[in-house]
Amino acid sequence: MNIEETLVLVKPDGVARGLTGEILRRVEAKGYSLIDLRLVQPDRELLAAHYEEHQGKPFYEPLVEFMQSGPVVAIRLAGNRVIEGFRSLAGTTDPTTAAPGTIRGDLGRDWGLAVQQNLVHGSDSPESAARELGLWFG
Ligand code: RTP
Ligand code: MG
Repeated sequence: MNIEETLVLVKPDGVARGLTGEILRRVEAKGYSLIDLRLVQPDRELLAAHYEEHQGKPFYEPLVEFMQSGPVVAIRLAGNRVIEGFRSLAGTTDPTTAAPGTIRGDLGRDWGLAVQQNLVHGSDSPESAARELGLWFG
């Protein structure tokens, strides 16, 4: 067993569309454990730290603006290999081509704003998870 923790975010589009419950349902049905959960209105400073690796990319500014457009649900999620497992549940970044059966593939689509609005975030490595959980949960 390799019990890990990861940071999951329901992004502003997921919260605004009323999909928080459906996303939590999928995560719980998979058997992962909710350790902590909070509704956050992230400020620019938090998002700059969270998206540090993307600073300078063309999508960075619009992404940070979008992430401030409404509340976000931050979830501390635990389980065996949950970092990789949640990213598999989420599907690939672009919701237009994400596989059916995934959160992004079933519930997301291209709303004309590139691929920002893809409903969820999941940490991509143990190092990212530790760093991001520190940022969102202190
Ligand atoms: P996430 O970090 O949110 O779990 O998503 P990810 O690993 O699949 O995507 P990543 O490459 O880390 O990008 C972070 C978020 O930036 C937005 N994005 N827009 N070309 C674009 O317009 C573009 N590329 C990425 C998405 O919201 C993506 O989730
Ligand atoms: Mg990422």
